[in-house]
Amino acid sequence: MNSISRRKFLKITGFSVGAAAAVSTLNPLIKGANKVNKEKVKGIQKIPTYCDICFWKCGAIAYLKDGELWKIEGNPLDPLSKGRLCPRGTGGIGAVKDPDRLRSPLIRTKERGQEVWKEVTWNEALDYIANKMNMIKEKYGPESVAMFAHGIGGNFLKHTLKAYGAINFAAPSFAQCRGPRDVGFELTFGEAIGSPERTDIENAKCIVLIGSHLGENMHNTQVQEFADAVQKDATIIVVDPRFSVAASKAKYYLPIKPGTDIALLLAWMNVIVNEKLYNQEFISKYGFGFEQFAAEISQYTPEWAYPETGIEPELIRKTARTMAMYKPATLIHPGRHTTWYGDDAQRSRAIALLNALMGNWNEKGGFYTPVSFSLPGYPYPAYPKPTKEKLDNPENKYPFASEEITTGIREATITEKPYPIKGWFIYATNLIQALPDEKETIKAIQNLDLMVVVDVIPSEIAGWADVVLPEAVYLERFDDLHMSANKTPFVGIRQPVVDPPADQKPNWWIAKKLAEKLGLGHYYPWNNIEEYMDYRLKAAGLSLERLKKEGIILGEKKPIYASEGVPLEFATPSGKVEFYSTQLAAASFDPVPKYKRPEQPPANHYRLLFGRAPVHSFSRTQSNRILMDMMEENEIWVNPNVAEKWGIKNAQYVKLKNQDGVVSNKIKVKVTERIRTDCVYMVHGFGHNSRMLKGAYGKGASDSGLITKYVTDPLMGGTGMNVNFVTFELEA
Ligand SMILES: Nc1nc2c(c(=O)[nH]1)N[C@H]1C(S)=C(S)[C@@H](COP(=O)(O)OP(=O)(O)OC[C@H]3O[C@@H](n4cnc5c(=O)[nH]c(N)nc54)[C@H](O)[C@@H]3O)O[C@H]1N2
Ligand SMILES: Nc1nc2c(c(=O)[nH]1)N[C@H]1C(S)=C(S)[C@@H](COP(=O)(O)OP(=O)(O)OC[C@H]3O[C@@H](n4cnc5c(=O)[nH]c(N)nc54)[C@H](O)[C@@H]3O)O[C@H]1N2
Ligand code: SF4
Ligand SMILES: [Mo]
Repeated sequence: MNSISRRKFLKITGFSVGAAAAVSTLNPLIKGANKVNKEKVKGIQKIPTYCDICFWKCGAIAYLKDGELWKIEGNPLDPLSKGRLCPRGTGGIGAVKDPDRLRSPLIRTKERGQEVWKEVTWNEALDYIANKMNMIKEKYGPESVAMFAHGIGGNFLKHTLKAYGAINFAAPSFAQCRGPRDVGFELTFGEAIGSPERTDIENAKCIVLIGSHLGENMHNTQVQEFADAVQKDATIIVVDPRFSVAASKAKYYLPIKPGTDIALLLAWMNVIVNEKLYNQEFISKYGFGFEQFAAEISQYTPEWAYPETGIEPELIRKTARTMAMYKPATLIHPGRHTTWYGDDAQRSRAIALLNALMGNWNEKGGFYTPVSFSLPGYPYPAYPKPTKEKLDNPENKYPFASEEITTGIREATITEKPYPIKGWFIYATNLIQALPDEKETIKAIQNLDLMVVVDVIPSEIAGWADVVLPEAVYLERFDDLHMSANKTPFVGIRQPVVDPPADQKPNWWIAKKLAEKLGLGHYYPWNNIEEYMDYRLKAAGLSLERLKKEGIILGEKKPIYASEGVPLEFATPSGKVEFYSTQLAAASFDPVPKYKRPEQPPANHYRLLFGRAPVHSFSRTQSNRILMDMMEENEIWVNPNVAEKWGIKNAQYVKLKNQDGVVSNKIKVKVTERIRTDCVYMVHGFGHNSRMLKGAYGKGASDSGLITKYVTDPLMGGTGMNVNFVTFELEA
């Protein structure tokens, strides 16, 4: 067991773990939970909403049968779900019925780390928080309360904190996820890829997936479009050290040596440039610095890349020519979770450049121009003027960071520089599992005067809080209006389908009440969220009633391709696609990406890789009993040669020990040819050590626990996490 899992577990006075278990099986409130439908309408009722099991926000329709929650399906009006949910979304009912849910506000009563709690009322909890916040404001200034929030549910709490004067906000979706990709594309095309990704997968004739494991990564629209493209016989090229589900659909599978993708990308571009297979018209009109770029990459032949990547020169040539053959309808997928090795913004830039050679910007089968619905905001009073700078990226250490860096706030909380951070407000992000090096996270937490966690289950991060606020799950609440940019503009609504089973509250209510306690009630001129939504919708000539009934209102179609009239404009310094980056050169970085050989595993060690399973989201669904039934624990993928060397059998349990001596929970071995011999692989999010998560506790192992090392991307502060090595600990 590692240091975290050895810690004492949550003890709640007046709310023992045993009592929670009894509640879960006996309390009719959990089974019924239908105060929204007090009269228990006979027959079938359909209530549209949008899913929150991950951040894709698919439009859904919840069904009630005789007043009881029955099933959830996709909303056919929704451009994201197109009427179909992924397996996790379908299992969303399990989030409502999760017997491990938080039920009432909790306040810590002993030293942090001892974790003794008492159940309190909302009034007590919010008074406690407001008092502490006022003390911090007086002593250090309001900038000293930081907030971590992931997802749309954090909007109102952010509003309250901004009204209070907070300025430090961050989410793991940048420096632990898509940040490098967005920065690599911004540097090249002047625009980020965004979420949902602007990838026109369904119209691509050739799709290149570099680690993006669509099919395990279940981002709904992407997976549906990928399946369509496969149906339409698109040529699929997959680059992955592991034979992923996507690889099984590929014409070419390249089992690359981990961490060497930049070498492959340079060699591909070398072939395409050498053989003049690029989109010459696009590049002559829109390219900047192409000559310098071409000169630089002329050294990177497939023969040069072979010993680095393990990919045969002929296969590199053949796949490069295939990509070029289908241009501009060739899409080299930019990936999403791109924080791998610390050189990630440059790898993403190499991917952007390869796409630029195809000339696929604003083209069918390449990158479309996302369009969104626009609604006026609600007219709130102005936020107070900050007297300090944000501190996540001091002195612009990471000059190309385009969003806030979570680990920057963590570091400042430890060093108290440039100024102290004394409060953390955490909404829907399990920082213990989401940030690398959990010891650092705990060190930062120990420096706080106030730590508030808003969650739905007793996650690991909730275990460290001073105050835990139990939120109603998405099927029990309204949230802010949803208007993601994609191919069709739309506005979507989330609305309650059932009532919360106990004393859980929606985020907007918590945010408004806290503002009132802080004397900031005037920042909430509306009485409830329906009034807020109604105001915004009315301003655009729409009705809340209609939206509640249909779930989605589509906007007018807008052009999304150059052929439909979208102008090709690039917000780079040159106004063109930057093959040579003057911005990078000016900041003393490589203007054209360069390859550096990654550190190799020590003897008897294997690189730890991780990813997604189709039926789970991050560390948030392992106690969802419906999803748990489909996958209860993760496995460690081990190549048969490695297994034989160690005498490990399939389905045997082992422990993993990393380069820093951290030992995991036991994890089941999956012996498979589908992984290289120099790495092992597991699904992220398992190995929970919060004992109140009864369903998930101790099942499988945590990749996060083994990620004690990370390499920070010098361009943008992303934390490369594929740099840890593990060996096996076998039971004597
Ligand atoms: N079911 C499900 N789907 C999800 C999520 C979820 O939690 N559950 N989360 C969503 C989110 S927010 C994200 S960011 C995405 C993440 O999903 P993606 O962005 O698609 O993938 P990654 O997590 O980056 O990468 C995992 C894959 O990369 C491979 N890999 C590891 N190292 C290397 C390498 O050096 N080179 C190459 N070429 N490949 C490598 C691994 O073997 C694995 O197949 O998934 C999204 N979809
Ligand atoms: N080791 C490792 N670290 C990673 C990754 C990895 O693959 N491996 N992936 C990275 C990526 S791509 C991303 S995007 C991030 C994701 O990082 P996070 O967004 O932090 O993901 P989770 O770990 O699922 O934490 C979500 C938390 O929100 C809580 N929650 C769920 N629903 C609700 C709700 O309705 N209301 C409230 N208030 N809380 C809710 C959950 O119980 C959980 O505690 O992690 C990053 N970090
Ligand atoms: S992709 Fe799946 S889990 Fe994510 S919002 Fe859509 S249906 Fe829900
Ligand atoms: Mo992510």
